[in-house]
Formats: sequence, C-alpha cells, structure tokens
Amino acid sequence: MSGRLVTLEGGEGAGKSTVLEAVRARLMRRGIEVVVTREPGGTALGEAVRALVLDPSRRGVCAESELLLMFAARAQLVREVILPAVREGRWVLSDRFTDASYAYQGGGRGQPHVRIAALEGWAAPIEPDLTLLLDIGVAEGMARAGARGRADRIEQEDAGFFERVRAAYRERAAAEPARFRVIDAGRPVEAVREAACAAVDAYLDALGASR
Ligand code: Z5A
Repeated sequence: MSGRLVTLEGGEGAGKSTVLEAVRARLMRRGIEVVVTREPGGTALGEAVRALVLDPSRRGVCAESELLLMFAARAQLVREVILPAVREGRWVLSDRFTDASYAYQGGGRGQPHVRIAALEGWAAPIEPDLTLLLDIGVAEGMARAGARGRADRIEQEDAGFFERVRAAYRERAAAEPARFRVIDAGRPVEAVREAACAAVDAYLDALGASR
C-alpha cells in the first residue's frame, strides 16, 4: 500500500493528544508502519519555531509573523519528514497540519484565505489523505484545557477567538467531506478514542475495497 498522510485536528481541549496514541496503535495493528509527528514542530528547526511562536511571555506577535512561522516549521517538516516517509510507503500521523493554519490564523486571526492558500501551494504542497477533526464546544474545551493548568501564547486567547477557530474547522470539514471525519469530542475519552479508531478502520476498509 502506498504512503499516506493522516492528520488530527481540533480546537482547544479537544483531546488530540489523548486520541493520537490510540489511532497510532490501530494503524499498527492493521499492519501499517506509522511515523508520528506534530505541528508546529517535528524537526529540530520546527521545534525551535514552536518554542518561539508559543512562548506565553512573547507579546505583540503580529498575525503575519505567526502565520509565516507556522509555515516555516511546516516547510521543513514536509521536506524532512513527511514527503520522504510517504514516498517510501510509510504513513505519517500528524498532530495538526495546514488545516490548523486555516482555522487559527485564518478563522481566529482573520488572515485572508488566499494568503494561506498561496503559502500552502509552495511551502507545504501535500494535502492529507484523511483528517480526523475532534470537535468540541468551546466552553467545554476551554474548561478541559484550563484544568490541565498550562497555557501557551495562543491558548491565552478569549472564547470569541476559539469560536472562530471552531467555525473555520467545521467549514473546512463541510467543504471536504471525503477527507474529513468529524468526531464528537465532547464524549468520554473511551467513546472518542473508539470513534476515531472506527473512522480509521472504515478508511482502511475502503482502501482495501478499492485496491
Ligand atoms: N497552531 C496554530 O495556531 N496554527 C498552526 O498552523 C498550527 C498550530 C499547526 C499548539 O498546538 C498550538 O499551535 C495550538 C494551535 C496552534 N494552540 N492553541 N490553542 P498543539 O496541538 O500542540 O496544542 P494543543 O491545542 O494544546 O493540543 P494538545 O496539547 O494536544 O491538547 P488537546 O488537543 O486539548 O489534547 P489533550 O491534552 O489530550 O486534552 C486536553 C485535556 O483534556 C487533558 O487534560 C485530557 O486529559 C483531557 N481530555 C481529553 N479528552 C477528554 C475527554 N474525552 N473527556 C474528558 N477529558 C478529556
């Protein structure tokens, strides 16, 4: 089977980290070699950018800089990790990818869609094959994340910002139903994990059927 890019997305407190390991384990159980990565990050350069862009003490980061930093990390990740792995037939499971820029920098910060699309076209020219969107109400997600006790710079935004992020994610999912699976992340952990794994199983079964 050829390589694939699978991404996990969601707003504040959606539980991506909690679900990621279950999805990885399910793919491996189905005989697939998985490379796990995250955004921003996943390379030495990307992790340095992550520390910079999420540093809660850094004030006054403009939306344009934030967007460019996300894509600087992504360009490196695509070339250093994702494209080589996919070309070698492995699957990459990424905790966030370009949809996050459309949601956070586009929906949240108001950066124009065309500007993000232009960056995507040359800096990160690969689209995920499957995207699991963990969707949760903003108040509930913020309560979960708040209970965790640490907040990066972007997590310190207000509920209105996260409402715009959520709306942007949902719009993208509605526009691309073949790629997205929207998972109700407001349920107990086990139910969310199961729904995510079931979506992966269904995707794999469909691939098998079409081979
Ligand atoms: N960002 C961006 O702006 N633009 C971009 O292009 C990209 C990223 C790529 C870092 O992302 C930030 O970068 C993020 C978006 C921005 N900032 N914000 N906001 P990240 O993905 O690394 O950070 P994160 O959003 O905080 O994700 P996370 O750490 O993986 O958190 P999570 O998705 O909310 O997952 P969690 O840690 O598994 O769950 C949160 C808490 O809820 C935790 O205590 C769990 O035990 C609990 N939890 C999880 N699931 C459940 C259920 N089902 N019930 C009850 N409690 C639960």
